[in-house]
Amino acid sequence: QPEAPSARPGPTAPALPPCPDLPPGLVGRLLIEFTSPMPLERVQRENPGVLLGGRYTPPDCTPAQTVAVIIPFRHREHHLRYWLHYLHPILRRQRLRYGIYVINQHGEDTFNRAKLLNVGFLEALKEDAAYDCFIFSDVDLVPMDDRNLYRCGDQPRHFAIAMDKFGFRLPYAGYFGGVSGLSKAQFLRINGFPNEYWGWGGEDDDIFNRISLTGMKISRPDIRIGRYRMIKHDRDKHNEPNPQRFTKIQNTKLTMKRDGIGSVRYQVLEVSRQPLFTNITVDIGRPP
Ligand code: UDH
Repeated sequence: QPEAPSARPGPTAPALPPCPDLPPGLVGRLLIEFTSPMPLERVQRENPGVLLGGRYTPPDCTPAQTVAVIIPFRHREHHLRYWLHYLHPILRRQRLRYGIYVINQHGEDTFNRAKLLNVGFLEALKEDAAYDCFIFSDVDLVPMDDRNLYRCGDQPRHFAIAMDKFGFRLPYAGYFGGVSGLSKAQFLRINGFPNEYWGWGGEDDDIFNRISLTGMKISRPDIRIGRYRMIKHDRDKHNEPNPQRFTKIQNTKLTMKRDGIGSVRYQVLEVSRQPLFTNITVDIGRPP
């Protein structure tokens, strides 16, 4: 019987075993607060294993997936510092191979969350074609339990199901906002996210519709585990509630074929690899 290749001594290191389904060393419920100051230097010091651009690979096992975490962003540096402080250690304990992408909308025109997320999907894949799972997270949401695993499954996943601001409950059955995850195949199956929701609201319901219309079902963690703290903030400038959102979400079936990842137009202005994340500043245009 010939020896198994991994047992043979040679110039290449033996392959690491697959990461276990249930990562060892999770701690469960976490204490999350946003009062102590959080300089980036401190966050860097606390996360020496994170590589330039916010990339990480577990040292002791081979993960099944490669996860791109995509954050829609503008003028929330203060929130981002807390997010990085809490999330890097959690994702590391979860034994994920991951990268963090902050998609920064250039200029002061109306904000467009879903379009930024589409940009994040494409730009992360340009950086690393190995990404096969995409977690889309608002910058102000921090999970309160590290058993809420940031990975993809056989159905699109909704993670932020019990937010403090909604009394730790789902606000409505079809809610898909805050933090969600789709495999590359699931994302392409729904033609990505809509590009035509400018301003606050509706885009998450449109995404929910896309998922239902393609015959998929949302998967969610246990309500005791999917708990989140949101960093309190006032309404942002240039992200007013979009009055068109109610009629738009009635029309997903018609619009999803022409409006999505296949039709997104934008211009990348800068890609900058920071110690804890990759910042991509992008011109996504303005509402018609
Ligand atoms: N975002 C930015 N900059 C902006 C607007 C939005 O980075 O100017 C991103 C950020 O990741 C944020 C996400 O888009 O977490 C969602 O936007 P949001 O936080 O405005 O949406 P949310 O539903 O809040 O969380 C709505 C306004 C709440 C006002 C509460 C007043 N008490």
